[in-house]
Amino acid sequence: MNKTTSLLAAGCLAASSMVSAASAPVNIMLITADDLGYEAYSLFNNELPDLTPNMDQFAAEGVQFEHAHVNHSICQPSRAVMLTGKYSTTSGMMGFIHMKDQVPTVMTTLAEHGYRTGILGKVGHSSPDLAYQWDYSFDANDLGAGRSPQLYHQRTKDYIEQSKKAGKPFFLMVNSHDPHRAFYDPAGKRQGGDEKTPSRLYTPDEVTVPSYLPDYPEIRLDLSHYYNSVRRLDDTFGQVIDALEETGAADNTLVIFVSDNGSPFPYAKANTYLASTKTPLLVQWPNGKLENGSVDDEHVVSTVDLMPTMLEAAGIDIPDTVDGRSFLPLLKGEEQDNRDYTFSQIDYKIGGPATPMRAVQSKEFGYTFNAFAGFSEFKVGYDRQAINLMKQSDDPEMKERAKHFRKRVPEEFYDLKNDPDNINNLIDNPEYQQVIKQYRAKLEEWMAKNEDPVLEIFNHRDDPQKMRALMKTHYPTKNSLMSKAQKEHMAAKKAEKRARRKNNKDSS
Ligand SMILES: [Ca+2]
Repeated sequence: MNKTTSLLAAGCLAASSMVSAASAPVNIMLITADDLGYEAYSLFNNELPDLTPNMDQFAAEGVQFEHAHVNHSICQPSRAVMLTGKYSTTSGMMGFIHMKDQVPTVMTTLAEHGYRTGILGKVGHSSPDLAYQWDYSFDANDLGAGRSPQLYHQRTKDYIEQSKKAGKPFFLMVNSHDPHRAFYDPAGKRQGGDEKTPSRLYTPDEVTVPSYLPDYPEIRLDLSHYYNSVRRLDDTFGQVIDALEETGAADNTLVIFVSDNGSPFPYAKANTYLASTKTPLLVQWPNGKLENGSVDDEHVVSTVDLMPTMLEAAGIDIPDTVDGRSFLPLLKGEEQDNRDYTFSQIDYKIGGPATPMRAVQSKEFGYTFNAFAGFSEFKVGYDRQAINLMKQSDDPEMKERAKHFRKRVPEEFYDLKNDPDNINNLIDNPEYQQVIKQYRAKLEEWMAKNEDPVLEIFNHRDDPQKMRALMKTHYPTKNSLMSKAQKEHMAAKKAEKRARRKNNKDSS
């Protein structure tokens, strides 16, 4: 058990004034999935039966956004965007890197206004400030490897009851470790003693294969395991919502559900394609004015907007450090202008050299600049099986797709309406040059505004040698960007893991 308790003096003072206010402040629950691609959620994939029944029920009583995106399709930096309301470029958290310069987070801001702050699962990845002390905190090991719906239910209920007793509003971040790899393989090894079996299992012949992946038996098997884990994520989601309802707090709680990044396959997670950034986003807000079951298919929203949205719902001023914009007006049925584009980036992955990408997407088109193209390869652990199969294929198109994935080209442009899986790069197509120019300009404007180091590389995109030289100066090793505290923390985590493995071995 690693429960931490902290009582901030400022929080206590603010609490008394909040609780005595005429109407109780709204509670906030942010529920996240780990690696749930949009195509693995039923709004966008209704061919696979019974995939997310609890989320569907929740959506039927709330609002779904059809054009919601993450701004960074990798776990820790994506969560940092959600919790700071800042793009990775402006916060400096461009990978598995914790906060160096203090900026307000959802947690610190709410705590200053009397909220308790709690977290279940993914604690390190969801604490932009490594030193942040949550009032209530349980990590994967206390939650059945982050995959026990029952334990999530119990902890959610405990925390809300505690907050009620303390007479304080709460913020709770509930992070499922599903459907992240290792997926639920019925014939495979279990990850922890309390890891639960999903309430429904899928077979390789019934799964849908997105067109960005080759339809091979090995891929279907892997996908069936992925969907097992998606179903268990939905089990956890259902249990957490049940716990909220059982405490009687649901009527005064803003609940937001979102994924941190796309599914862990090539052309999805850790990239800037549509399957990388597009995410299910579901909301229930007691003060909302939209009809239950509404789908917003008009506005483009992104996770940089989550922090200001949560603060506005709590009636708290939004700090001027924030890059995003509250979408609460949309939930009141109002219109918002300038909701046509989303920007995303990739910098440092968990291993290997930096592979910076910058992208702008709308409902119609997506443009990406790859700052590493031509001299560095893109590789991540989860892509090996699919890319090797594609390389060995007799199909020249598959071979080419595998090559493109590794090598990239400096610029990519896709017609997302007709090619949502980003198959056909239109960058050299004469018919699109005018619109490509507009998207380039949009991205350039965004990079300039955010003082993005990639802008200089972008300006030399026709000169690979210069790009390479600039990459060296602008992208030092990831280690050099980490604080001493983070390095020590990582070493301690490694030692803890080793000890746990040894313990498990000795007791089995
Ligand atoms: Ca993730």
